[in-house]
Amino acid sequence: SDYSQEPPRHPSLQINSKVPFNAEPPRSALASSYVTPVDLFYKRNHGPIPLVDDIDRYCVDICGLIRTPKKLYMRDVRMLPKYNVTATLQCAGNRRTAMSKTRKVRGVGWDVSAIGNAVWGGAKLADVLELIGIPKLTCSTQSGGKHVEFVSIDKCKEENGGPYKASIPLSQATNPEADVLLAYEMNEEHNVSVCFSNTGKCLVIMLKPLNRDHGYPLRVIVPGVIGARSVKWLDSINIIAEECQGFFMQKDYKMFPPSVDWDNINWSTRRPQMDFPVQFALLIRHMPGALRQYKGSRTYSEPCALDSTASVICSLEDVQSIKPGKVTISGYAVSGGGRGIERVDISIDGGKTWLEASRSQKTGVPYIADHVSSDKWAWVLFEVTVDIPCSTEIVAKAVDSAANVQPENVQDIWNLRGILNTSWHRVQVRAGH
Ligand code: MTE
Ligand code: MO
Repeated sequence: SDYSQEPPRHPSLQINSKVPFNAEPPRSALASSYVTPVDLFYKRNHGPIPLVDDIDRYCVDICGLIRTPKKLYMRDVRMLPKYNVTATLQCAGNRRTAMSKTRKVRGVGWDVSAIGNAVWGGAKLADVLELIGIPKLTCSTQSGGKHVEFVSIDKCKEENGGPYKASIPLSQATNPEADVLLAYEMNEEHNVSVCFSNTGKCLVIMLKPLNRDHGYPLRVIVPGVIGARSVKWLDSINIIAEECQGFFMQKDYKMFPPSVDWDNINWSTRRPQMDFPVQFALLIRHMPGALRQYKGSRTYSEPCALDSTASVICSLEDVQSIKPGKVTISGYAVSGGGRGIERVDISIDGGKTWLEASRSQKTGVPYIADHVSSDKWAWVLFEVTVDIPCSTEIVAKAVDSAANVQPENVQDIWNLRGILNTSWHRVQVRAGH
């Protein structure tokens, strides 16, 4: 396969695999803004990045169990009502590296940053399907039945050189409230120094066409579901009788118990993972607001060194030395399926005692766990300043709106593919001078 036409990438990304390109931002970059800058958003690929250069001729074939197949051009997609949906995308393999420490798992290693939050702009899949005569559905939780399959342009070795593909239930695809999008924009927040507010600054959303890494010109976004179902570089949509039979639905991204290993695995005994469970990770920093230099777009013609202060104060990694005293702990919490975050608990004594941290979504606005005022598909960030007098273990766990709690130990949820590591996030700190 041909990796000679890869797009430029931000130099501070941590590369977990070069070809295909898999990379995540440093921990500290995530906590510094509610909407993750596109350049620093994790990139998860299974093959070379496709190059679509004739946008006028680009179209998505809609076929399968429908009366009349349709070619959907970009102008058709843009003619439909446009929605901006704030949704967190998370790879099922997020935090896989930590799971491998218990017992080795197979797959690309990820730290805690295979996750990002974006404002996705595009048409609702329910509107697209209505164009071809499939009516909208508003209240169904049914998981059987027909599926909508998304087939990509990219080629990958897992499909023996064929395209990446995945599917979701038709009942979800036709439900406008599920907010499944065909997205052509991935928007960013920017601090703009005009405006009315008394600080003289305001946040605006910048419209940006999807870039090549994230699926240009058109991708699927399935909010609340593991990233693997949000197919990039869409080539066709098939209405099919049952779930997609591709590799990533049938032979990957399934959750097995710790007793299953590569010599006794029977893939057909499990269903493809869809919603992601409640997740919470720590991104600790000593000095709030010091990470601005991650924001904004850049040109990469010359390497852009990180500000020297940033590299010192940034994130607390798994084991970190700090000066005893006040430490600002921040991080993200998110749950799948549109379940909000009810509570985040922090412990600075290894889990003996807990304190509740305050949360926010839009910058400066306290987060209240209801579906009216909150972005229900999006993460919440939190920040708390604590006094750490001695070496200890900082622990985080979240509770979602269905009262699901993260599992305490990674050993209990170990699985051979290393997916869904949602165990309590722990960071060892060594206090010293
Ligand atoms: N779509 C295509 N066509 N090819 C891919 O390799 N990777 C999937 C999904 N969609 C993938 C894809 C996986 S596993 C994830 S986690 C997300 O895209 C990552 O999206 P991102 O790179 O925009 O962050
Ligand atoms: Mo993924």
